[in-house]
Amino acid sequence: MKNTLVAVSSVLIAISSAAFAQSETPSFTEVDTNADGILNKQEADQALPALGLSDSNQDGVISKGDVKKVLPDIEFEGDDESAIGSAEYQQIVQVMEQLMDRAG
Ligand SMILES: [Ca+2]
Repeated sequence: MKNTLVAVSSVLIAISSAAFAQSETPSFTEVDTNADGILNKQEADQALPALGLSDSNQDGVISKGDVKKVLPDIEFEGDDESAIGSAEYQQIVQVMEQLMDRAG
């Protein structure tokens, strides 16, 4: 359940891999609760609380640049101002899983 993720520290490397592994990574359709195809701040906080994403330009939408600030390893197509959609969300999940593997 998503709730198990809420307690996770905002320090990425401190993510409990056990807690994450126990919870099924939510699909984008589950994460995109208002079904507009992009990730807003609320949806990101709900789905990826461990990242502690900030909405730098305060438009309520998480942009690729916002994600890159906390996940510098990630490489998105397109410009940093555009929003996170399904494909980008998959990338985020993938990078987080890689980081957690590395963290052991
Ligand atoms: Ca949305």
